[in-house]
Amino acid sequence: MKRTLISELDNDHLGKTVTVEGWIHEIKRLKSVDFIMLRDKTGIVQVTVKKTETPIGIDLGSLTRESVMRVTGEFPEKQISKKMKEITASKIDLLNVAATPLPLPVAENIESDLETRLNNRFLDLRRHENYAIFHTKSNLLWGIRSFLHTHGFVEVNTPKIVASSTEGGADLFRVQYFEMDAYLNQSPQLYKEILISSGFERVFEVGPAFRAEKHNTTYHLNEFTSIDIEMGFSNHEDAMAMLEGSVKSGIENALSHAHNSGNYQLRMLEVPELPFPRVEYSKCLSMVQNAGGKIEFGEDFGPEHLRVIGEKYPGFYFITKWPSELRPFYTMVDPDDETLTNSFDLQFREREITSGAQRVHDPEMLRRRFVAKGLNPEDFQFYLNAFRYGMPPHAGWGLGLERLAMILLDLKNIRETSLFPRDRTRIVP
Ligand code: AMO
Repeated sequence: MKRTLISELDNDHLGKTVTVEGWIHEIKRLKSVDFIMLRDKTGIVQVTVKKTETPIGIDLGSLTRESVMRVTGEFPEKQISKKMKEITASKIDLLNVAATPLPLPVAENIESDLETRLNNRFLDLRRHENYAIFHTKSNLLWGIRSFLHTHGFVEVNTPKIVASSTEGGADLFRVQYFEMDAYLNQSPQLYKEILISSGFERVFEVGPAFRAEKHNTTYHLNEFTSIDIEMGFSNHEDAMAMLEGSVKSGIENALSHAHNSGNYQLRMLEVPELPFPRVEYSKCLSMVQNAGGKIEFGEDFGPEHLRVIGEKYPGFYFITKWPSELRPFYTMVDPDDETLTNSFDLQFREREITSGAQRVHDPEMLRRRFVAKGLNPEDFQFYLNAFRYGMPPHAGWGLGLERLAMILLDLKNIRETSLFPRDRTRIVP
């Protein structure tokens, strides 16, 4: 038995016997004929069951929505419906019966609230528009991966159970690791830098990052997918070029594989033009101050400030040269102005998608940066060691995949882009 996907039913199959498998989307019972709308991940087909011919030996009256079945039948030369492909059933195997009532509608166009949807995520994900989100996210990531591969990056996997913080002490999830205290990693930052000293020169990682941030917003998750790169013999300008190239390649790939199999409209950004504008922090600061914002040099932009900047830059843009006090210990100071750093964020309108920078590569400077940030260099000995025996200048970035997917698909809540989101109150399912 060869299964045909619904999207594969084309002119070559006309007049032939085919086998399709899927879930019962809807059942319509008429006098002399029954119609079953059968759904697989690629589409919906109308299965016609003629009552007189009783081809199947099962009681259609007992069929429930979302039950799983295999249908064998003819894909007739004459397709009557303009809207939907049709099959005339000669054999139906009921593979599994779905219980009733369904905790969440799949077929109807009823808007359920996000909480109910997430509680019943296995069913929610059966909706084609949700499959399309994850199909798009996969192609976005694939486009980024292939760009990095063609630019000499090797994909690595670094530990997620770690002994110390990378991005700041407060936002760590503590775990009991036998008789020791350990943490879930916030970012592969320290490990990707160590790999530069190990001579890998260009690495990237796609993996989970854990942040014990208490806020519950539409753009924060407590576990998100971080795409990280690190490149040796490079500075922040090189890293920015690699970032805009990656974003463009990801979007191009997502668009060229757009999944439009349901009766919904997938809205996506257009492929952006390069280079993205580079705007210095100090210029953004003036913009916000001129618009009446109360903010001083050295302070981070709040959501209302980023909205002001985003109005001037409605697409992707970099904010560069951030003040030293706002960036982590590993960030390289601007050699022309010690108050600034060779750092950047990639923004889309008011939303941050990526942080990156050239890094400190001199071990003595790194030690001073630890102290200046109130950290004890002894706690980072494993990291500092990698700097003592030949660390090249290097730069990199970390990109939040769910945030980029959210922007690409114009979704209002980041949870839509996570299969099983982890937020302040949710760890199930
Ligand atoms: P940063 O902490 O800015 O930098 O994180 C990088 C990117 O990760 C995404 N992100 C998040 N996405 C969803 N929910 C969250 N709670 C969340 N927190 C962060 C954002 C953000 O821009 N080590 C540095 C990167 C580097 O310099 O290489 C870092 O982790 O899109």
